[in-house]
Amino acid sequence: MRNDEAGFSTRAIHAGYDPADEHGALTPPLHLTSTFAFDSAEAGGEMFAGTREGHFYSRISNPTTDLLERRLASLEGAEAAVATASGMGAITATLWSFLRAGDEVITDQTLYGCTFAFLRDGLTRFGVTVRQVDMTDPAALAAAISDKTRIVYFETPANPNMRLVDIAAISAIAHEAGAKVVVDNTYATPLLTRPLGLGADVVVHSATKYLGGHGDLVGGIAAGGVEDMARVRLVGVKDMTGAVMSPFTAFLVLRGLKTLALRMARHCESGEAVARWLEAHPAVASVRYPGLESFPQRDLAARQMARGGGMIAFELKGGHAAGVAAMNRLTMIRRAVSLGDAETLIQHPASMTHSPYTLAERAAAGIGEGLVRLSVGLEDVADILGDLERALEMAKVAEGV
Ligand code: 4LM
Repeated sequence: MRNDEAGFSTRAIHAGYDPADEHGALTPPLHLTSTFAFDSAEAGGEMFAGTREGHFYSRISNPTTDLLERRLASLEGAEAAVATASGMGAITATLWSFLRAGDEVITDQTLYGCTFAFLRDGLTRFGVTVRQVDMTDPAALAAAISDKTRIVYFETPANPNMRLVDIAAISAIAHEAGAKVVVDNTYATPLLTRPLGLGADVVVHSATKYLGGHGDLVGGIAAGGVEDMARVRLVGVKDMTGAVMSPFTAFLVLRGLKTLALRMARHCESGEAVARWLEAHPAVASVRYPGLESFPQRDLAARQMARGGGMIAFELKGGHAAGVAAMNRLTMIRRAVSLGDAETLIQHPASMTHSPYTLAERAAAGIGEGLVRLSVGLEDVADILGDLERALEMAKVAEGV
C-alpha cells in the first residue's frame, strides 16, 4: 500500500513511519534531544551547507517533529509542513517569511483576536500595510487588491462568528494579482476542508485545538509547497521567531492525530445536535452553525466543508448579560478559552478571545457583544444538552420568555 493512496485515518495512523526503522517500535519514538552528533567535522559542515541530509539541531529539525510534519502534510495534501511552538508561532513565522516593509497584506475582518492584534499592532510597526475587507464577498477583495499585495489571509470558518470564506474564489482573485493565499484551517481541520486543494498556497493551524485534541499541549503547524515551507523553516522559524515545536509536543500531536477522524465525527454529530437544540430554544435569539438550514452561507458550507464541525456561535435574547449569566450556571461545561478538546468549552469572545479588538472593530467584523462560543466536546450529548437546558431554563425565566 502506498501512503498517498491510503484513506485519511490510515494516513493519520501510519504515514511516514515504518517500525522496522526504529527497532520494531510500534509507537514512533520520542527523540528528546537538542543536538545530533556528526560522523565527522566535514559531515557537519556539509549539513550546514545544505549539501548533506540529516538532523543537526532541533531548532531546525528533529526526527519526531519531522514525522509529525510529514503526516500533517499528507493529511492536508501538501508537499511539506513545518511544526511550530504554537498556532501564533505558525502564523507569525509564515507571515514574517514572506513579507517585507512596503508590502501589503489583505485579511478578512474576522480573525482570532491575537492574529488580529499581531496584524494591527505587530506587522504594521515594521512597515507592512494591513488592510481588512469583508472576505465573505470576493468582490471586496477584487476591489482592494493591488500589485503591492503579497498575502491574502483568512480563517474559514472564522473565529468566533463562523463566517465562511470561499477559498476557490478568493484564491483565483489573489493569484491573478500575484499574491499568496494563507488559510487558517484550525476550525475545520483537514478532515472537513482541504484549502490547498481549493487553491490556497499555505495552510496554518493551531495544533493546540483539534489536531492535538486533548487540551494538553500548545503547538502549531504550517503546510504548503516545498519551497515555501523551506522558507518558513529557515527564515520564519529558525531565525526570525525561534518558535520551534518541542519534540515532546510533536509526540503528543502524533498521538492525537491517530484519532482525529473518530473525534471529528463525534464533534460533528454532537455539534449538529446541540446547534439544532439551541435554535429551537425560546431563550436563544440566533445560532450560527454551518450544518443548519438557516446558516446564511449554506451553499458554500455544502461545497467547502464535509460536515458542520464542532464549533457553534449563539446569542441569547437577553444579549450579553443573559449570556454571561447562563455561562455562570453551567456545571459540566467548562468556562474556558481554546477549543477542540474532549471537554465542552464555553467562552465569551468580546471579553476574552476577541478582547484585543476595539468595540468598533468588533462591530465591523460582525462579532456581537452578546455572542457566546461553544466548542462541543466528546461527552454524551444528553449531558451537554442537560447542562445547557438547566442554564437556559433560568435565562428563560429571567427574560420572562
Ligand atoms: C481560542 N484560539 O479561540 P495558539 N488560529 C485560530 C485560533 O483559534 C487560535 C490560534 C490560531 C484560541 C486560543 C485561546 C483560528 C487560538 C492561535 O493558541 O497560539 O496555539 O493558536 O480560544
